[in-house]
Amino acid sequence: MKFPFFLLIFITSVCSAQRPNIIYIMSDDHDADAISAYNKTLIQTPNIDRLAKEGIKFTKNFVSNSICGPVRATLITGQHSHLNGMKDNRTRFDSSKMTMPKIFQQNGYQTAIVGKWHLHSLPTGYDFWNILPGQGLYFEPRFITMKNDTVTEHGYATDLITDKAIDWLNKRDKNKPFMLQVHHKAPHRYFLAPLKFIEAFHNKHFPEPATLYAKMEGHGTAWKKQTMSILLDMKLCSDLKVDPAYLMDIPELKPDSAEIAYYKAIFNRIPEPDRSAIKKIYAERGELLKKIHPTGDSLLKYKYQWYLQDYLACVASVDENMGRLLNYLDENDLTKNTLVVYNSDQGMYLGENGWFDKRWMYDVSMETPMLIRWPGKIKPGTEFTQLTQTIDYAPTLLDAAGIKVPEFMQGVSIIPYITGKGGVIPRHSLYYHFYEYKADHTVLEHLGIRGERYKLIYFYTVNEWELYDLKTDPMEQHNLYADPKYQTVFLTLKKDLIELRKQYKDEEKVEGL
Ligand code: SGN
Ligand code: CA
Repeated sequence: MKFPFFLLIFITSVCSAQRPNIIYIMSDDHDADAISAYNKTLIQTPNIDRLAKEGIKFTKNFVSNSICGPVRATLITGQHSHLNGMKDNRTRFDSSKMTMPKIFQQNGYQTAIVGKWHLHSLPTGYDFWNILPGQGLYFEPRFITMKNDTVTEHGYATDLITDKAIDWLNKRDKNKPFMLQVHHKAPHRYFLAPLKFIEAFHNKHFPEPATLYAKMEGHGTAWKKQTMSILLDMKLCSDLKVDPAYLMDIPELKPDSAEIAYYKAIFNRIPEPDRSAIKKIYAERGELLKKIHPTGDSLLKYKYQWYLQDYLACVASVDENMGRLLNYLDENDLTKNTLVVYNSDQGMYLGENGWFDKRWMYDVSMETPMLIRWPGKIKPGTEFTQLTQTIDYAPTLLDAAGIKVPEFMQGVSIIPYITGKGGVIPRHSLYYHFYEYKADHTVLEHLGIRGERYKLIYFYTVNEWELYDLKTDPMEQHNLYADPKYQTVFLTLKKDLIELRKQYKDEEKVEGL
């Protein structure tokens, strides 16, 4: 049968109109506590909060390996690290694998990714990509183009990444649905914001977490080995922007040559006149250190405030750019038919246990924010309190587009549960496995299981177990493993953990399991 051409056009456009567009936004190390939809005590993020108001907020969303590259590999494969091969940040992702963007493409979607990629091999499965090399830079960042050229661009990373996203949206084929990933560098370490946000945050004072001054006593080998202490490991110059000149005569604070070089490299990239203005603001920190030489807890007190000022200033810029992107959707009649996700690669320590960074299976870093807006499908202002995990992202996005979820993906689509049909995800607990010990912050390898109530962690290289009751001890400070009253809980969880490893095909031999 022959269709008249106009009818064919009509049918295709009606069909494609029914398929939602997808914008997936991932920031780097953005903890839920730094989003006002989750916690109002640190910062206001009105634009990110729009997704919570107009959509759904996930309150128990977790990663399975709290480190950047592995999360991103899980995002596109729907598989845990041991299956997708990306166990740590150093691994090169095998770009010949079948992935979520490739499946979108095969199903008639236009696909694009801009920003942080961090999988070392170049992106495949995208009609357009423009990525930061490695961790990327804040000012005058370099981007890798599809020709594999590395080009330095003028501006600030978060603004530029948003510009690129909007630019691609303008240029795309408007007759096809799209799946766009917008991956920010911010607010990742070295926490450097644009001048106006440094100005807005440098005088702010933040509440201290209850465990900021936590001591090692009572904790295991992994705590003793970690190097993620704000007091001992966060650098005054390269992380907190204190001009080394202020510290050269203070033996206990004097930076080494590597830190000085890092400081210079960061500042040299900031164009004038902002560089001088930013230096002027940060001079306050140098003056103070020179004047009072704080040490121990008193130094920690200052470092914590400065860390949060810098980190949250970066978040403010992410929020501003989120506003630009959401406005673009409003102005271009795209809001209604676009599912928008806001997500971070993992959680982040903002002073809990005296730490920064992530990696641990403890909730602070295992939990990661997720907000989804999908007008007409997801009821505005709802909360989702069931356990969800990184392996679910790809199945969920594919399912939203009406695309069959392939067998190789290990997660489940959450769509039926968040679009009003109700029901409970058929899964009681989540699997976790962190591998990257010999790297920054020296957090020991560990694996474990997280249920609604309890969490069991096994640091297998030192044969140490930790068991937490998340209801009575949400900050995971009291290891119940050796408590005879919890023997049955321990044995049940250990059995479940072994089962979970089988179910997810983690066949790596682990001593003691
Ligand atoms: C860098 C940071 C670390 C951070 C890792 C991984 N050091 O190496 O603090 O843990 O990235 O972060 S820095 O001095 O180079 O900033 S991740 O988000 O990419 O996994
Ligand atoms: Ca990260």
